[in-house]
Amino acid sequence: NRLACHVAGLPLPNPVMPASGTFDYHPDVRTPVDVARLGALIPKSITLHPQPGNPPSRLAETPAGLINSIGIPSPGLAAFQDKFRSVYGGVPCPLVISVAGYSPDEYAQLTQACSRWPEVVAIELNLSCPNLKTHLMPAQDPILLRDAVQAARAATVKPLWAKLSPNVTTIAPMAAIAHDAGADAVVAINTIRAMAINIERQKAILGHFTGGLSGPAILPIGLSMVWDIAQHTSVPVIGCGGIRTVDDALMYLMAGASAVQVGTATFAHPAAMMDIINGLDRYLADQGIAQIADIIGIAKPA
Ligand code: RRO
Repeated sequence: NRLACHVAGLPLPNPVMPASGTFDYHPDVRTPVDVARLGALIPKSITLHPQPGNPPSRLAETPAGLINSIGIPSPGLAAFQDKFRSVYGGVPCPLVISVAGYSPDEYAQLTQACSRWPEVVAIELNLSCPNLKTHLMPAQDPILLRDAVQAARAATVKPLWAKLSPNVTTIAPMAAIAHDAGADAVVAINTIRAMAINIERQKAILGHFTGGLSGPAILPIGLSMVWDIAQHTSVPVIGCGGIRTVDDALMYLMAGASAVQVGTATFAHPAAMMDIINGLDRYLADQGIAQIADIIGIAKPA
């Protein structure tokens, strides 16, 4: 299997997975995604306590791309635990659970609880949701980032991925802080804080006013951030941001990503991930490249 790969030592069947929040799985629901062929599945972030999410409207298509202000509607940990076995008990690919806390202790509780299931191969710490009212994103502040990751690290022996925010002055130091605090890998990037206004109605387009920009507009930004992390640190990085096609995925891999997450494209066209997986396999075969690892970080200067 040419596509088999590793993220910080964790073996995956291939490097393609949905970005958290853009695709979910239920054994009784048919989708255009062959879940058994995914590198991993990452359901929507869960919070410790139930919460409704942000007021509507929560999604806006603008000329620059999709802006969302979903605000993590979540059943809470207890309800998630109750339904876990019936939903994910037979999941046919590696499962990564994304957790979002409001304090280091909440990250620790969520991480500990979600690590108990044998299906869960890693925990993704969502430190970078741009749509929460009262809190600085942990990924924007070195101390908050360190404390959240350290707390989660103390709560599990499973691999920990820290999802970083592009809303920072420079991202490589944040990756290094997350790694030093115990994250095995980082994911770069989450959405970029953004806003749009309907002039005629003199209203913000979103109920929460601001949201997170995603899609093709942020691909060059995510790519440069993955490159910065790969150049300036030894932290394994999963690339995310605007990936729609196999060429987009190849750019991230060549910039230094060990794997990729497909967000907005999956949301609109769930089959995009299948096309990317098929395309990567064909690319490696056509180029006579034995394995994914052989193209990671190979981009040369122009
Ligand atoms: O639910 C959201 O509003 C949301 C989350 Br948790 C996130 O991580 N990134 C995003 O763009 N939206």
